[in-house]
Amino acid sequence: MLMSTIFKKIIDKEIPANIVYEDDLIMAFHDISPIAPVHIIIIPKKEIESLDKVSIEDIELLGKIQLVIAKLAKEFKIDKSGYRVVTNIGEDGGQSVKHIHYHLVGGRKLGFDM
Ligand code: DGP
Repeated sequence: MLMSTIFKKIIDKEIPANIVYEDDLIMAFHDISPIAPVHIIIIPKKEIESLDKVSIEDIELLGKIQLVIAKLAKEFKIDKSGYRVVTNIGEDGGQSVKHIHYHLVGGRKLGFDM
């Protein structure tokens, strides 16, 4: 069974976060340890461990997340200069929180290792 994570506590407003987007399915908030001027975490409220665990019924949700990411990039004015969207998967992928999430990173020139 999937164990609840710190992101579930943010969804449930049990712990604070600097939320920049929320609807009934999706939430986005500033990363607690930003690696660039813009570093936002986008998550579905549904508890899915990682991209590796998504199923066919999640397709619409994943599509909506991508639209939210593009909207946030415009809102934070990094769409013109460019930005990166990353989802880490598993231990070797560098995933520390086991709730699928996308990093929206921008506002500076990014190298391959960011
Ligand atoms: P990853 O390494 O891909 O699992 O990224 C997890 C990110 O989540 C990491 O960049 C730091 C961020 N993070 C972890 N805990 C919290 C938290 O409690 N609040 C916020 N805003 N971000 C968090």
